[in-house]
Amino acid sequence: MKVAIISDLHIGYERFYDDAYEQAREALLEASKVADIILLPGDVFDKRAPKPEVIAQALGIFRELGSMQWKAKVEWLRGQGRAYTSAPIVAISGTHERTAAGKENPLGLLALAGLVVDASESQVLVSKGDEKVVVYGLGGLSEERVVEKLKELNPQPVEGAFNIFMLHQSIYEILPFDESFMHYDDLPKGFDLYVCGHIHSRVKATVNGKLFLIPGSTVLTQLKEGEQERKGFILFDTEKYSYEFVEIESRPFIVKRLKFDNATIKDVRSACDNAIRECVESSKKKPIVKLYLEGTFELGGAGELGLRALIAKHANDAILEMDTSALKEPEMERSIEGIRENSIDSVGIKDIGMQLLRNRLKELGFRENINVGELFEILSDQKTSKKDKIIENALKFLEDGQ
Ligand SMILES: [Mn+2]
Repeated sequence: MKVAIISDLHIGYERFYDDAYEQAREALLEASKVADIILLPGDVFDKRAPKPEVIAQALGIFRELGSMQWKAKVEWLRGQGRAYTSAPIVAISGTHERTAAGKENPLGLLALAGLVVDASESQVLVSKGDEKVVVYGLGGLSEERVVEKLKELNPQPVEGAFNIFMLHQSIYEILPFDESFMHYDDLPKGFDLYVCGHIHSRVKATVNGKLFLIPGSTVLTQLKEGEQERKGFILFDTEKYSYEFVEIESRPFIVKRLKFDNATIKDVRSACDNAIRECVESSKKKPIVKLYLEGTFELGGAGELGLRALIAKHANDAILEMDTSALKEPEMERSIEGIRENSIDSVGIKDIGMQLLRNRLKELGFRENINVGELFEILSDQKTSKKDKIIENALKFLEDGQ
């Protein structure tokens, strides 16, 4: 069978017009023309409580998919997930959809509406004629819980089928900056293919002798240099054990590094101006341009750099991001600070927040095995009432420690 892997749609991400919606729609509709099964490894939505307009966008796309004639059918689901449709559109919840235990998340609503199959912590069998594909899904979990949860679930492949393990998690070998991330070694053995979401750029690796694939997000969110690659989805052929990457029309993202050596303000401005113009001319659609300014410049008599004016000047033909942290001039550092703050993405903020919380608990000497993810959800959502004993102790600990 042909399996499309489409990840991190982030429907409802607001920063770049309707890109998240338009690119999600294009990826899903293109995939429906060429694939027997669509796999969605998490972050279909950008937020755990999307606005009605955003839910409507998602319902619109998935209704369109659901009304198509699918040759492959979902036969059964084992586990706590939900399968109220036989259409082979199989999803798991991601970190952006995560809610406190026992609470509904927006992906669950799509499953309840019979538009996707929610395979979080479940196993789903899809068949087409004699061919069988089994997907074991693990929804996005907090980093400290995932290894333990995997041991508890003990996922096993099904004999006589092509077995896919789908997750939404940070992996230490890909992001080697946090020791709490799971390792490739923690993944269950015996599966034919591993697919993962969460990481927004493409990854191909080998795990347990089999392919481990991440298609990356269908929309730009983090403005990292690695995200300049074209967006799209993976189309995997289970018979040939090979895949291709299918590109979609996505907004261009171009990163340029401009180096200066005692340049005048005029030089800096015109170099930026030229770089932006080049990017605009080479793009079909209004591009997102990120300029890194590096080196040294002199203030002279011309006042500050005026990068805000530059952004305003190009407002109609480019979305500009400037990073001046490597350009030596204190006054401009100040004037640009506000612009840089805008570039911190909500994914980043959540990760940073959890890391701070984890470090603070460690510093204070909190010894119990805490679910930092859940604690973070509670602290960032006052309405959550569920608190277990350890969480309550941790909250007390944090309060007393200050
Ligand atoms: Mn994501």
